[in-house]
Amino acid sequence: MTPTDDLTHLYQRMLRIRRVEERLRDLFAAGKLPGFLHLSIGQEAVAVGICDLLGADDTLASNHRGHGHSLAKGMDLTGFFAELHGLPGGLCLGRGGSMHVADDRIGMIGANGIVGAGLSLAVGSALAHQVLGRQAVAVVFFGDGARAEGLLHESLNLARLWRLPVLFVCENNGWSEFTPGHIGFSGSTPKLAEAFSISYSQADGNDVLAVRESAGAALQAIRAGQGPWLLECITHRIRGHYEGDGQKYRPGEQLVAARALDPIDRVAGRLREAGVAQAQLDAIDQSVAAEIDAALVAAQG
Ligand SMILES: Cc1ncc(C[n+]2csc(CCOP(=O)(O)OP(=O)(O)O)c2C)c(N)n1
Ligand SMILES: [Mg+2]
Repeated sequence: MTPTDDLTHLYQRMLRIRRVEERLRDLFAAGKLPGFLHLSIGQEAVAVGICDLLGADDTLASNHRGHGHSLAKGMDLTGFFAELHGLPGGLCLGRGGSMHVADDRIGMIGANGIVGAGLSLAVGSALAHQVLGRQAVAVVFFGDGARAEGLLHESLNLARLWRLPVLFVCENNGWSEFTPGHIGFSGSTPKLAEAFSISYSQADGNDVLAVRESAGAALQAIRAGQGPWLLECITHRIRGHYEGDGQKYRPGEQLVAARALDPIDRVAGRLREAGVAQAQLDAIDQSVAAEIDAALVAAQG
């Protein structure tokens, strides 16, 4: 694959997540989706940069903001949409919804409404990989807010003690609901890793290539048997904590700055610099829209 083909592939995967979530945003605003909706718009580079390196046997646990993680791991779009509509044709028979969607067949062991809970599930999955002699890795995506949860501390401890094959991915978007990170957590992510003797690295979470490069080094070490790794990706949440959140607590200039760092615009810019025509980028967008239209029709039955 040429570097341009590779970047185009990453662009398509990120754009697909963005367009799916924009469609969910509109459906939710129209009252067509039950429950709560937490969008990962602005954070797509983390999901895609990491999941691009995972195989079918690798497992993944997520949190309440898990649409991007699920789709990047290969979740079926029709079953996903049906699940979010609460329909019987959904991947979890419509009983899980956005915050509890899962699909064991692709190693996606669950989104989760309990902050920090995905870490312990990933540790359990990693233990299964180890005990059964599988070469697989368990990955968990969690937010910066989970750093203050007891479950996280227990999970890091056990993972290190038993040298489990687990990649802990902290998506640090600076906010835990309506509370800035520095108010909710008195430590720091590198010191957290250090406290448990876990390897740590940090990546620009708005740069898909940087995320993939850092994750590649971490996964190589984990697969070589070195035990867990904590990768912190610095990113931005462009939408509110949940759909309907007016973000009145958030300085307007911070939101403007976050939008300027949009990870998808960044890749589009790189592709244009590499000589890819706008028409080709538009064609990708159109094919993503067609796929979403078809999946929605099939899901809504
Ligand atoms: C154990 C627990 N405590 C509190 C909550 C309420 N809650 C839901 S999301 C959230 C913030 C999570 O922030 P973060 O982990 O940084 O993820 P982000 O929303 O920023 O992606 C909180 C406190 C919860 N769901 N579970
Ligand atoms: Mg956060």
